[in-house]
Amino acid sequence: MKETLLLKTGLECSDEWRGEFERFGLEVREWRARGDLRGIDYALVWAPHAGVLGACPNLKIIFSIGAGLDHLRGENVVPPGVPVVRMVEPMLTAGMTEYVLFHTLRFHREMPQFESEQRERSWRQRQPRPAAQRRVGILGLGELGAASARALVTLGFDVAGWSRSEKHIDGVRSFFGAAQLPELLARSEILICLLPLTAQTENILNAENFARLPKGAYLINAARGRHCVEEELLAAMESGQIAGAALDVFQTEPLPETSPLWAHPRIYVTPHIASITLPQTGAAHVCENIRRFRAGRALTHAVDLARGY
Ligand code: NDP
Ligand code: OXD
Repeated sequence: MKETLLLKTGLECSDEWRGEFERFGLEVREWRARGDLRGIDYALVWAPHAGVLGACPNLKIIFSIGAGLDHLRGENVVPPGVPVVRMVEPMLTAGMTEYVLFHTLRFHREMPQFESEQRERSWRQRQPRPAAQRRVGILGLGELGAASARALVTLGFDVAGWSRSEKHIDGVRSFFGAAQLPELLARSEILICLLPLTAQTENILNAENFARLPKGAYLINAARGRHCVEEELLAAMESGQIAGAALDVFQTEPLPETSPLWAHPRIYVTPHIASITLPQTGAAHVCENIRRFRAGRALTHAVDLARGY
C-alpha cells in the first residue's frame, strides 16, 4: 500500500509539490481535505494548526517546508517523539544569496541615492567605493548566512559573520557568542540578518544594537520580523544612524496597510519572498529523507525544536 504525505504549503503551489511526490510513489493528501488521520505517514507543512499533527497516530516524520522552525512552535503543534526535519535545499539557498547580493550591491553602490537624484533630474557623478573597503556583517552563518558570505567574498567585500560557534569560512572573519556581537556590529556598514528566531535572537535588531553600528549603516533583514523592533528602526532612521533598510519580513505579516514602513522613502519592502522553497528541489530533500528513514539511516537536517533551530 502507498504511504501518504499530508501537505500544507502556505502558498499556491500545491500541484507542483503533489506532482513531485506522486512521481516518488506517495499519495498526497491536502491539508484542507485531510480526512482520516490514521492514514498519514509524513507531513510537509507550513504553520500547521495546533492539534492536527498530534492526531496522526502513525506519523513518521514532520518536514518543515521552510528553513525556519518558528511556524512549528506553540502548544500542541508538534507531537513529542516525531522527528522534525527542516528545509535545506539548493534553490532556497540560491534565492537567499540573490536577495542578499542584490540589496548589498544596491546599498554599496548608493543606488537609493541615485534613484532619488534621478527623480530630481540631478546629474552628480562620484567615484564608487571599492567593495574591499565596504565592511559587511552577517548575523547567522548557517546554511543561508554562510552561502551569502561566500558570495560576498567572491565579489570582494570585507565580510564578517556572527554565530554561536566559531566558523572557518575562507575570507570571512568569525565573531561568535553574545560577547562578540558588539565588535561585529561596530564594523558592519551593511548589516544582514539571517538568524533563526529564538528566545535569544528575538528583538536583536534594536536601538541599543543599532547604536553600535557605524553611523549611516544599512540594514537588510531577511530572517524574521520579530528580530526587529520596528519602532526603534524607524527612530534610528530618523536620526540618520541607519541610512536605509531592506526588509523582507515584519512583526505582523502581511504588513498592515497602515504601517509607516510601506511609504518610508529609505525602506525597501518585499512580502517575505527573499527566498522560497522550490517544489522540485524541496521534494528531493523530503524524498531523500524518506528513503533514509525506510532504510533505517540517519535523517539529514533533523532538528531539535527545543534548541529552536
Ligand atoms: P541555520 O540553522 O542553518 O543557521 C542559523 C545560524 O544562526 C547559525 O550560524 C547559528 O550559529 C546562528 N545562531 C543561532 N542562534 C544564535 C545566537 N543566539 N547567537 C549567535 N548566532 C546564532 O539557518 P538557515 O541559515 O538555514 O536560516 C536562517 C533563517 O533564515 C531561518 O531560520 C529563517 O528564519 C530565515 N529564512 C527567511 C527566508 C525568507 O524568505 N525571508 C527564507 C528562508 C529562511 P551556529 O552555527 O553556531 O549554531
Ligand atoms: C523559511 C521562509 O523559513 O521562507 O524558509 O521564511
